[in-house]
Amino acid sequence: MIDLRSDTVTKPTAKMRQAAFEAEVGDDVYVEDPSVIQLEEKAAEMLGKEAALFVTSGTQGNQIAALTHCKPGEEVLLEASAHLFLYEGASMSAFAGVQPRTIKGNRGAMDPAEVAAAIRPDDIHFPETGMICLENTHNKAGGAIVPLENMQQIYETAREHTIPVHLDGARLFNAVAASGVSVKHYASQADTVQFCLSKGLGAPVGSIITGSSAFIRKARKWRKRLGGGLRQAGVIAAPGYIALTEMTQRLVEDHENARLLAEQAAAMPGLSIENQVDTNIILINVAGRGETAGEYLEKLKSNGILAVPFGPQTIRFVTHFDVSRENIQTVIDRMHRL
Ligand code: TLP
Repeated sequence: MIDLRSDTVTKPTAKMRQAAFEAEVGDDVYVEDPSVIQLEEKAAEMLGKEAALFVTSGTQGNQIAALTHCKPGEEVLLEASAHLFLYEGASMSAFAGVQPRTIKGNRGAMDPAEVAAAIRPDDIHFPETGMICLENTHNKAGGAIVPLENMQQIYETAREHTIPVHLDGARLFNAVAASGVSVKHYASQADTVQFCLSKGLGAPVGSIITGSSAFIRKARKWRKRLGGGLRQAGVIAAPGYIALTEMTQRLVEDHENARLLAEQAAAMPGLSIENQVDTNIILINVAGRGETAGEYLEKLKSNGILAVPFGPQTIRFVTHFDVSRENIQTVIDRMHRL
C-alpha cells in the first residue's frame, strides 16, 4: 500500500529506533530524564523561546495552550477551519471551558481587521477574549502557508489588547522549508507554539510546546493533570530529537512530490486540484468524474493507494518521508489508468 492518508503514518527510521534503544532515561515527572531535557532545550533554542515542553500529541499541546492561557468563560478567536476547531473533539470547550469564535480565512489566513473587530470590548454581557489561535501550515486549507506579515499584523493587535497568541504549528517546519522564513521568525509572532515531531519529521510520538519559562511552568502542571506526565519518556524523546535536528531539511522533497502529483492529477479527466500546493498536502476534487470522494477512494484502495476524504467530493493526499518519488510515480500511473 502507498499510504498518503497523512504524514502521521511515517515509521521511525533505523537511526531513531537505535536512539530509542540507547536513550539515557530518568523520571520526567521529576524533570530528570536527560533525553527529554535535551529535546526540550533544543526545541526552545531553535524556536527562540525561553522554554519548551514535550507533550504526547499535537492535540495535547493545543489543549495545554488553551488551559494555560485561558480561564473558563473566555472566548478563543480562531480560523473557521482550524484543526483546533474542527478536529479536536471540542476539547477546548470540554476541558478549558472556553467558547470558540471562528473567523473565515483566506487560505488559512484570517483578515487582521476582522480579528481586531472580533476582540470583545469590556461589557458585562460579553466573554473576554482569552486567546487568538493561528495555524501554520493550515491543514484544511491544503497545507497553505500563512504569510509571516499576516501573523505579524494579528500579533500586533493581540499585544495591544494583551491577548495571548498561540500558534498551532503542527506542520510549521513545512512552512519553513517551503517559504525560507526561519522558524524563529514564525515563532516570534506568537507567545506559544506547538509543533509536531510525529508528522513530516517522522518521529513515532510527540509534540513540543514552546513559550516563556513562566508559561511552561504552568503548562507542565496542566500536562500532569491531563495524564501526560510520562516517566522514562527518553525512549520517545530520543527519536524526537533526531526528527527535530535531522529531518527538517528534507521536507522540500515531500513538497516536490506533492507538486508533481498535483500537476499530473490536474491533467487527468474528471479531477481538479482545489488548493495551491504550497507544501505536502494536495486536495483533489473528483466531482468531474461524477463520483463521491468515498467511491473514488475505494478505487484507489483496490489499486494499493490510501488517502482520506476531506469533503463530499474532495480527497486529501499527504506526501511524507515514507513515500518516495518512485511511489508517487506509481500513484500517478495507477490514477491515469483509473
Ligand atoms: N492532524 C491529523 C488529523 O487530526 C486530521 C492529520 O492527519 O492531518 N494541528 C494540526 C494542524 C493537525 O493537522 C493535527 C493533526 C493536530 C494539530 C493534532 O496532532 P495530533 O494528531 O498529534 O494530536
